Amino acid sequence: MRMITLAAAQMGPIQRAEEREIVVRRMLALMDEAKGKGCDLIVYPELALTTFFPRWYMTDPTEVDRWFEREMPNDAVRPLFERAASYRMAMSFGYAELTPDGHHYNTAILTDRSGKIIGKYRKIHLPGHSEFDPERTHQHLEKRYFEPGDLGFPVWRELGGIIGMAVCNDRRWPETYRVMGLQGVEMVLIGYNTPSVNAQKGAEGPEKRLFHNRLSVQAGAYQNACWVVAVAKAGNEDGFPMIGGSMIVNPDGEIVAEAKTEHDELLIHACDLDDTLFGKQTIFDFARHRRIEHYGLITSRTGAIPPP
Ligand code: CDV
Repeated sequence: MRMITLAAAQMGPIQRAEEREIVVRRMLALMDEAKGKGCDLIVYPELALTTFFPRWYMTDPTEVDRWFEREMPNDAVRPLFERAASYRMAMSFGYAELTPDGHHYNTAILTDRSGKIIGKYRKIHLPGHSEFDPERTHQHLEKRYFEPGDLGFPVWRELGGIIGMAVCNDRRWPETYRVMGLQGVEMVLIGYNTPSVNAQKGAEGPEKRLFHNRLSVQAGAYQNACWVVAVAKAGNEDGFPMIGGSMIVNPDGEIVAEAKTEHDELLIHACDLDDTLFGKQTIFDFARHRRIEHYGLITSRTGAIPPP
C-alpha cells in the first residue's frame, strides 16, 4: 500500500471586495481541520486567493494586475506556506501569476512537506472570450487576462507517488489526463470555478453542469487508472452563482467523496496509490493496447474538419 490521505478543500464564495488576507484565514482553518484528520496533502481551488475576477470586464491594466501575484509565496500567503510546513503537509492551490517579464497565467502550484514549491502548472485550455460580449448573461474573460500555459502537463514524484495538476476547463479535455497518463500519473489535482448556468444557454443549469463535472472527472480517472481530486470554488460571488460538487474519484472512476454544500468544506479520503496498478497493468496498459499509428490527427489538427 502507498497511502496519501487527501483533503479536498472546497471553498465558498469570495466577494470582489474581499482581501487575500481574509481568504488565507479561511484556507488556514481548512488546513487546521485537515491536520486534525491526519492529511498528507491539501488541495484548494483554481484562483483560490481572490474572487473569480475574469467575470469582470476591465480595460485598465493596473486594475487587472492587482488580481495577480508577482511572487509566490508573498506576504499575504506566507502564513499558508509556514503552517503547511509546520504540519508537514503538502499543498496545492491556484492563483493568477504575473511573471517578472510580464506574462499572465492561470497557475497552480504543488509544495512538498517542507513548504517548498516543487511543481507548477499553467492552465492550457482557457475558456471564454477576450472582448466584452453583450450576448452572454455573464462574462468569462479568461482569454483576455491569461495566456495559454507554456509548461505542458508535467508530473512530479512526490509523497511516494506520481502527481500531476490541471486547472478547471482542462478537466473537460481527455488530452489533459492522457498526456499525464503517459507519464504514469497516479493522482491528478484539479481546481475549478464553474458558473452554475451556461452564459450562452440558460437551459444548462446547475444539474447539468454538475453532471458534466462528474462525467469529465470520472472518465479521466477511469481511462487513465489514476486518482483525481476536483475542488470547487463555489457559491454566490457578487450575484454570480458557481457550482460546488467537489469530489475525490478513485482509479475505477467511482466517486469516493463528494461535497454537500457550496461553502468551505473539507472532503477527506485515504487514497492508496497501488489501487492504480490493476487498471494500468490490464485494460489501460498503454504500452500493449494503444495504437499511436492511428492517433496522428490528435496532434496535427486542432479543429474538426468534416469530410466533403
Ligand atoms: N474557470 C473555468 O475554466 N470555467 C469553465 C467554464 C467557463 C465552463 C469550466 O470549464 O468549468
